[in-house]
Amino acid sequence: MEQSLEQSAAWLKDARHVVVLTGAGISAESGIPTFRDAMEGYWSKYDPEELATPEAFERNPELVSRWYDERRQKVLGCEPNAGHRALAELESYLTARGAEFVILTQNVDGLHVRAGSQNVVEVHGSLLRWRSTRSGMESTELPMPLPSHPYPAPDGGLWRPGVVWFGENLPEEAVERAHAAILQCDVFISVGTSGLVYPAAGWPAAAKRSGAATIEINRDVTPLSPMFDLVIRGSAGQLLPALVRKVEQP
Ligand code: BV8
Repeated sequence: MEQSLEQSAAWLKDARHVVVLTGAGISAESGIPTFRDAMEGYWSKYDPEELATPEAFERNPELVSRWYDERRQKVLGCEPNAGHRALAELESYLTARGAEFVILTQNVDGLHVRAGSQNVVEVHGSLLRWRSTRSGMESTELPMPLPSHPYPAPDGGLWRPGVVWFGENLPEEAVERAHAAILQCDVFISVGTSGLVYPAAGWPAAAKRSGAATIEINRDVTPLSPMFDLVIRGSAGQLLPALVRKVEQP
């Protein structure tokens, strides 16, 4: 582990374009259950196809609206953890030295931005944002909890969560920013994602094809682990601060 941290830090010190892909695992230590942890994951409570799809909202807007409203309240009650803060520190350290740095997050909890990260692409949207089903108008200021589930929008539509559901395309701008960053990246770090959900799960391999050094930081093995140049097993809340300390060492 020590050697992998040393090697990762060496790559980062020389890096000109760094991309970090994050998943639910980086927010686990903030108290937000991940999707696939057997005991606590959201999947264990709800069938994702029941809730995280446009069809589910069509079929049962009350249940889906309530689930997202509860998740919004939950994440606003949580704080960024040492892992989020370490990535914000790494970004400011590397950009001060002229490097490019971007976080592509699959998380919808807003914790990277609250930790101070500047260049964050929320590829699956955000729990904090809602969108009208009629005009697409958006708001991040809806009352909490919502006065009713579902909650009517002023344009005659219904407010739906501003997240990307299964079967929905990712926001075009997010995909463009991700592809541009991956094409030119020289270090790609994947943190706390099981690598099961596409198209994001295809991005580590795309980075490798671009010639990037690839690193996976995860508590467990994932289907993508074999393709990474380095796999560092452990928790993001411990490993990321340790990595940043080594990058900042003269
Ligand atoms: C798309 C927002 C084009 C919502 C999310 C059939 C029909 C339609 C589509 C498909 C299909 N088959 C496949 C697809 C594509 C589908 C897909 O990939 N499905 C999977 C299940 C096979 N993808 C899509 O639909 C995407 N859109 O493809 O559009 C299209 C259009 C029409 C038809 C076809 C294609 C949209 C996907 C986005 C879905 N929305 N979130 C919400 O939040 O409710 S996905 C959601 O789940 C998250 O955003 C995240 O992406 C994913 C969860 O994954 P992770 O973040 O990785 O979390 P997970 O719990 O899985 O893993 C946590 C990891 O952390 C673990 O490895 C664990 O060990 C580790 N860990 C835990 N603790 C720690 C830790 N690591 C470090 N430290 C710790 N402390």
